[in-house]
Amino acid sequence: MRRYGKHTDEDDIRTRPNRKGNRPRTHIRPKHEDAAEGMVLTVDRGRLTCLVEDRTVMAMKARELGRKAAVVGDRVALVGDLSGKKDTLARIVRIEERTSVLRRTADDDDPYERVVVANADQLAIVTALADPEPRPRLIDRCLVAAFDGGLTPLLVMTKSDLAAPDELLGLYGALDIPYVVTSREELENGDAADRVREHLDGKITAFVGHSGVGKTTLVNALVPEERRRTTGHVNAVTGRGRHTTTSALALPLSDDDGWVVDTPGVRSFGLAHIDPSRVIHAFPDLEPGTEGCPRACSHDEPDCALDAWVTEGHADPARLYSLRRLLATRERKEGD
Ligand SMILES: Nc1nc2c(ncn2[C@@H]2O[C@H](COP(=O)(O)OP(=O)(O)OP(=O)(O)O)[C@@H](O)[C@H]2O)c(=O)[nH]1
Ligand SMILES: [Mg+2]
Ligand SMILES: [Zn+2]
Repeated sequence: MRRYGKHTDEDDIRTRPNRKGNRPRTHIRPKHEDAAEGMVLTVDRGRLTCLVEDRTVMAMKARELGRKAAVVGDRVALVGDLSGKKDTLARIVRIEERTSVLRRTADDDDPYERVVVANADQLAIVTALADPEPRPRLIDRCLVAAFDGGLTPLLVMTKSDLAAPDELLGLYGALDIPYVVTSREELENGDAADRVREHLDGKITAFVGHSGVGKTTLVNALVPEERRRTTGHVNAVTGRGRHTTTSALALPLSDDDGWVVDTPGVRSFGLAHIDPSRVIHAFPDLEPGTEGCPRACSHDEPDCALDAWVTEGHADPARLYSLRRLLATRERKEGD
């Protein structure tokens, strides 16, 4: 898989070795005051599809960006051919400051972090109730990444036609996190899209989750086909004949209603880039219980106040188990 993190962008380093006879480039760079504003919709091997006004424009990074990589959701400044006509290529000369960054690493000891989506307001964590089985650890990790990256979480539980949501709702329903449960039938009669849409208005929402949970199915139910057609297809047919998403893709909801970003399924959600002391913020049900903790408590040590807090019945022991497991795997620098 291509990595977009700033550390892995070898392809994009275009500075030549400073050999003799290789004149240093000028330090005076054009300011590009006339550059157009755009938003990155999808990235495919160094080619970025950007929305400029109402056109989709293919672009590549200008040299002056150096190692910086633009990702889906980025606001960028473009120059060059902005006609959006076939075989034209504009240049991205600037990436605007991001309001949020969803990052992940392949696993917890992977030094290469990648930015999945920039500028998203909300993270829709999609979990199937069956096929594939729910994985609370993955949900917890996504919650950590959301809190850390400045995105508000939304839980979406799909395939309630295959299994009941009770167990998962027992774990997450009491948290102050909005959730939606959907089924095959509700996808078909439009209820699923309607219910999810209530949480999307005006926001940029990134959909993440394990492969096969139904992210693309849901996004397609939310975005009419004619809106999807413009950015082309970013799906590969797997061995089993199923379409699996291979690149993140931003799609507009109806006018000014915000954006949804479909992303490829993940097997793990590495958190190597996250300070372990911040993990507790993703457990809002447990956080109040840390008031009695010793200073700089890791929440995974004998004096931690959370054990008593849970024993007193303030929170579900399964949630404390989840927190401890996440902290332990982070410390051992292993995936989960
Ligand atoms: N029974 C049932 N099947 C569903 C539901 N939602 C989606 N599916 C099916 O689940 C399969 C996977 O759906 P996708 O939307 O491709 O899953 P995805 O999360 O986009 O997968 P990746 O792109 O690989 O990450 C498809 O065959 C869908 O038809 C649902 O609510 N109920
Ligand atoms: Mg998909
Ligand atoms: Zn503690």
